[in-house]
Amino acid sequence: MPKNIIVTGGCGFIGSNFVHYVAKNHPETHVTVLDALTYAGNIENIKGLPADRVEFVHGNICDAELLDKIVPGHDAIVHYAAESHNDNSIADPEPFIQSNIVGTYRLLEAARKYDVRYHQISTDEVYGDLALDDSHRFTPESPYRPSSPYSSSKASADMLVRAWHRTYGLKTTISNCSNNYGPYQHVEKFIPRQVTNILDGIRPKLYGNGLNVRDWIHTEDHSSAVWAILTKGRIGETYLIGANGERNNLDVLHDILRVMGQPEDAFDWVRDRPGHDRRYAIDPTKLMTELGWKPKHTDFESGLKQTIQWYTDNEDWWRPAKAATEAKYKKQGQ
Ligand code: NAD
Ligand code: TDX
Repeated sequence: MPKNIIVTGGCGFIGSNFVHYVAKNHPETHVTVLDALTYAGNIENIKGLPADRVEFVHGNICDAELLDKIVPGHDAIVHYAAESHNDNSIADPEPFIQSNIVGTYRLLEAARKYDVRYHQISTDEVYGDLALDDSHRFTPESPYRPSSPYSSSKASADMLVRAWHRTYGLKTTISNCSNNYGPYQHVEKFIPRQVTNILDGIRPKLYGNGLNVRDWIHTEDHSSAVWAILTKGRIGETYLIGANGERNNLDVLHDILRVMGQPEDAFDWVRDRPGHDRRYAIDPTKLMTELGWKPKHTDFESGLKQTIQWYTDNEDWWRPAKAATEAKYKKQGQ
């Protein structure tokens, strides 16, 4: 059991859900959250957690001197911090290169220097996309074929992790997860954007023809899978995390509209995302059979309802980011 872990990006959406998960389920583990609090980071996400078990360090993963100060004494790094939004990466790739590639490199070097176990949080997007009628899903053997500046920066980071394992013997694992939903997700992302639009009296916006498929997983299931890999995964291996949640965007939007009491057609079609990946689909067999992991949230509609309720109850949390996010989308014609 790791006693003392660093969670980078622990004030973002998935990282903060993981910190909550560890604080609740593994009280023997101390968490140091390292986060730069970019536009996507929010200290409120980890508010109220026990101060003797969750410590916050404000800083950048690219800062090697800071890493020299905080990494020694920890037994694992779980690396969530990243620029995470595809549309932003298309508008301006630079921060993606810095945080996702250079940041991963700095962390790997610190892990090597202080002999610390390292887990890389990655995405199914490194595998590119599938045709809608393809009977295959992504497996750990699928070739890397990223499409966007975001996914290619994540793919580059994964390659560095593999090289640091093979060349230096660093104790690494990688997980590639599908699309997460749940509380604390930034309002730029698909589900929170549409829910908060409806709460604000703005019509939801659907890209292209709405038939792109994403493989949805509740963020708590992502956390339990990462914990399983961190504690029981085989060193040097890659595990794919998914919960059989394939759905197209139009269906998800229809679900949201129905739950929120809106007519089925109360949304706008907007400009498609350039290079928009058609479909993601994860085969989680390795994770399930090797590590005995199972998702808890298998009913998407009920998870979605809880998520909608969370945004309805937590306007104070999302309100500060809403206007600027929509202004950015408006400029992009989306
Ligand atoms: P997010 O944008 O909500 O949060 C990212 C966090 O990282 C923020 O708190 C931000 O302040 C921090 N951060 C960014 N750059 C940093 C830097 N240079 N130094 C320190 N902190 C920095 O992202 P998310 O959606 O929670 O994604 C977290 C991780 O999970 C990412 O690595 C992403 O690629 C991966 N992932 C996300 C999904 C998804 O559906 N959102 C799916 C699979 C994998
Ligand atoms: O307003 C919108 N309308 C719309 O139709 C937005 C914001 C998105 N979309 C579409 C684009 C995608 O097909 O919805 C789908 C989901 O979009 P995002 O929430 O931007 O997610 P995606 O691009 O699929 O990437 C997400 O999952 C994989 C995360 O943001 C990544 O960090 C993760 O790696």
